[in-house]
Amino acid sequence: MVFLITPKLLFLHKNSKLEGLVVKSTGSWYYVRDANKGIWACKIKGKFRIKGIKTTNPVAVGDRVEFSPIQGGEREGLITELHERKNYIIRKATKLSRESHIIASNIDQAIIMATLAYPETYTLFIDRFLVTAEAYRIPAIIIFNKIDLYDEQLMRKLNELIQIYHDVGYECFSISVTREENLESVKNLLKDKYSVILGNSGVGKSTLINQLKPEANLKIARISNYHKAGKHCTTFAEMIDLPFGGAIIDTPGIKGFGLVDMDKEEVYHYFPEIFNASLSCKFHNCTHTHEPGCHVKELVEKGDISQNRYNNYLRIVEDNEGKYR
Ligand SMILES: Nc1nc2c(ncn2[C@@H]2O[C@H](COP(=O)(O)OP(=O)(O)OP(=O)(O)O)[C@@H](O)[C@H]2O)c(=O)[nH]1
Ligand SMILES: [Mg+2]
Ligand SMILES: [Zn+2]
Repeated sequence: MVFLITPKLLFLHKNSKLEGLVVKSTGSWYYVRDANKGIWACKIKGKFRIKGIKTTNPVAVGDRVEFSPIQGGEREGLITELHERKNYIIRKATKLSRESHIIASNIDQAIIMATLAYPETYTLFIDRFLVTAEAYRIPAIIIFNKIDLYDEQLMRKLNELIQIYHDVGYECFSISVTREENLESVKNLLKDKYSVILGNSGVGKSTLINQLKPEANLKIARISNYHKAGKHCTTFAEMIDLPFGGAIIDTPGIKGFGLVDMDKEEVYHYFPEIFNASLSCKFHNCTHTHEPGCHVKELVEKGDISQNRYNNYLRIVEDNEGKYR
């Protein structure tokens, strides 16, 4: 008996490797959930890089990894291998930053939470996010929150925006987390899927998740000390299992959504309505900025393509001169 068991134990002790899912990342620690739902605090060993792209975080929430437990440590480990990602969503913090940040990986859909009440989300931010989601082929959804705070004028603006984005092909929701309006439809959206939610600080991402799962107990900004700009309450990305099936990754609020690794000539591919129109432009290399016979500009003038979306397209192209760095 002893003879039979000892060699096996020794083997496990020396070479044991476990597989797991990264459920939280603080930048220096990665929390990995094993098959038995045990959580391991892990560091990284070695280099995991996306070819040609410098990232601040080589491992992201949603990654599947292999890790070896550290002897003597209490559920501590070293991540030794990163499984191939099905997809990921990535951004640059600012125009000038040289490094990119992987927001989440292996997701079924990416949700941008926006609001027209404080802090107002700019459509340029929404469109930059949508361009990235298109480029990385991740279904994108827009949730407008805090509709309880909208007056008549903002409600009109909301409906206009929803019309525009809906016509382009994006699913949109308008909700109030605090008044529990339209949360059922959000539950249906999230059910049985892996989602990531992102947006400016203070739009209500964590409040929504707490509402869907009170045990999540995420830190949220208190109304009393909450100001217009958002407080950056959530500081780490974290995956939360949902009681009705599926999981959502809460992320820290971000100011900008810098595009990664994109030439200005390709930006229009990721505005679906501009891409469709471009097929009828006079010149095959039309950039839809100044050329004669540009079908995109014709449709903008006719009002069939949103002027605002087109303006944002131009701004993204201008920002991307050369390449977005
Ligand atoms: N009026 C109103 N306030 C809301 C609603 N949803 C959230 N809030 C408030 O908005 C504030 C910010 O909410 P958070 O959930 O912390 O925002 P967040 O998007 O997670 O912010 P970061 O973690 O900083 O990115 C809190 O004071 C919430 O109570 C809503 O539907 N209506
Ligand atoms: Mg938060
Ligand atoms: Zn054109």
